[in-house]
Amino acid sequence: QLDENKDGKISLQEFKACWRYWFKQILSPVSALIIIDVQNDFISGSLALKHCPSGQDAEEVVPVINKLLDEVNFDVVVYTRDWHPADHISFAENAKHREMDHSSLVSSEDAKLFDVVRFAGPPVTEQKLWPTHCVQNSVGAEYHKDLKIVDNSFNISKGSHSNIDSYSAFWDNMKLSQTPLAKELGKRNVTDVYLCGLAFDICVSFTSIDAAEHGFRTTVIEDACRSVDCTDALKMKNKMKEAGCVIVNSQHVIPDM
Ligand code: VGL
Ligand code: ZN
Repeated sequence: QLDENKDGKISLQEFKACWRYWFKQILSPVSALIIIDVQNDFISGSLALKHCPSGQDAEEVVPVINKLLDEVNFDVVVYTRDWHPADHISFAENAKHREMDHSSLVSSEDAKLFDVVRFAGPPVTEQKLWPTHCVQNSVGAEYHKDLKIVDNSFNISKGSHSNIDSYSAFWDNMKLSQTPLAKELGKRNVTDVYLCGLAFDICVSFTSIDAAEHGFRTTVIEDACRSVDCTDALKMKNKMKEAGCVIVNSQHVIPDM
């Protein structure tokens, strides 16, 4: 949206916005594939995911992602991982040792798996309670053994602070602190990000919405993702589209398919 002043000129600030969101992407696009949380616990472990609605399992994303790595010339590749300490706030088994906010609908004693509770903090946070998963240095936190790790890629760990969860690979869930992801993409002049991995309705969707908000042209490769919950997948798909993300299948980004 341009506001010309009286002389028909635009401000430097407006020009910069045009450059960042528009010209730079056309004149010198730089692409990054962001591979979200392809870790054992989301495939064969405590939080094994299913495809919606057909029930295919999460392991099937691995060859699709490997094919993307082989056949598409991404300038940058990023692997993210959920990387929780054992006392992490998102684990249902830890909830009974934590104080709830007075507004929480569930008490510490009653809290059970998949409940949404409000912890006293600080900061006060709404949290869905998950099975224990992706504990730092555990086998469950390792990338799937068949996932290709390419040269010149980098890793982003998230959810490493005990008292706050991080679905997005850019921000914690309260947007209090950022991971290095935005800075690292910026350093490499990335304009376009492509997302795939686990889980579509949680970490992929939160990361893609933040990517669009950061001004990246954002594409989500849906057949290279799996979800925790099919209803949430539909809901989050609409939110991603509202945020400006484009949702495609791998055949749309692999040349000559
Ligand atoms: C995730 C649930 C809890 C994810 C992480 O990577 O999608 N889901 N922690
Ligand atoms: Zn997690």
